[in-house]
Amino acid sequence: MQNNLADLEKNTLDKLTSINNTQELSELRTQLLGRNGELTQILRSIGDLDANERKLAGQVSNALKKKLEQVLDQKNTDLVSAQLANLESLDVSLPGKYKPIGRLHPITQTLRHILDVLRRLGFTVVEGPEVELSAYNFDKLRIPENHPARDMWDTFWIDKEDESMLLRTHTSPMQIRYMETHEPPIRVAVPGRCYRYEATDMTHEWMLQQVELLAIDKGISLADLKGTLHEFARQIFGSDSEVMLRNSYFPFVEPGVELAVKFRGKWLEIMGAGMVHPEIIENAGYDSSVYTGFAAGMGIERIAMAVYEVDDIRHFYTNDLRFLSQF
Ligand code: FA5
Repeated sequence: MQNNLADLEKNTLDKLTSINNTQELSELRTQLLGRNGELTQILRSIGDLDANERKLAGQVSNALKKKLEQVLDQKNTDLVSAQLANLESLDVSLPGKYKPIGRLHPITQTLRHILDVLRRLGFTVVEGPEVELSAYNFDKLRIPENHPARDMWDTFWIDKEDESMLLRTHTSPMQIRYMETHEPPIRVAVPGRCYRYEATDMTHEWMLQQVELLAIDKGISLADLKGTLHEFARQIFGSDSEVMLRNSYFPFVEPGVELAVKFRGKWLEIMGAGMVHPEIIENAGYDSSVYTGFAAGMGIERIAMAVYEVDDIRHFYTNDLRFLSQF
């Protein structure tokens, strides 16, 4: 054992001379004194020796342990002082290196602000599938095949021959999915991407983000919808902004409305909304003489246009840093 200890001491001191950073030093300490370290194992094996050998072996090994610990500690102090000395030689008057700071995309900033406002108004945020069944995107929303309202939503089909699956054209399918699996009272906000096979222009993109609202309860009326939308608009656009609610048509609501905000002297439509059609309430298994509700679907890019005064929606997704770094 004495020989083992002498070898171990010599090897350790040799290794120490070539170590020049605290990471390597810490590895050496573990190799030696860690739970399965070489010296730890020797110390552990002392218990197996005869009683007369045990005492001497214990004394010698413990003395070596103490000595090596001191040597390692000293080396650590030397390395840390050397590092500090290096730092002190840093010339703070040299020009710094430019590191551009990243930030969230303006649409993400707008979406997060919208969801914060909606949470404060009592809505819980849930998400739904972007690849959707045509049954949920259209049929269950009272838009059967060949209904002219399908023309409003030109579609990317997953399989053109089959036409049972598509990239959702709006977030409204989640109204049905949520009602199928939950009981009233319901207050949900559903953010997500939607896709429309259409030509782009200053206010239309082929990929857009919407947030759907659905509230179902006893005694919800059009007044609740109006109140919610006005408060929402006040918090997003400010109390001096001008908004207009005008009538509109969507097969899944009755009556249907749309909300527009005054932007650069013109009305910009930002969402469709209305009272959930009684047939949809009944199909969900609720009694439409007891439960009523409202739904809305807003366009996030359009809201961002009005908030940040951007006159062409296409700027948001062309990834020009000169545009994006302004937000
Ligand atoms: C709908 O998508 C309905 N699902 C909204 C709805 C929900 C009505 C619940 C009633 C009840 P619409 O196609 O109008 O409706 O789109 C809603 C909003 O999405 C629009 O007001 C607009 O802000 C935005 N939007 C629609 N198409 C585009 C597009 N191509 N590019 C950018 N934004 C769009």
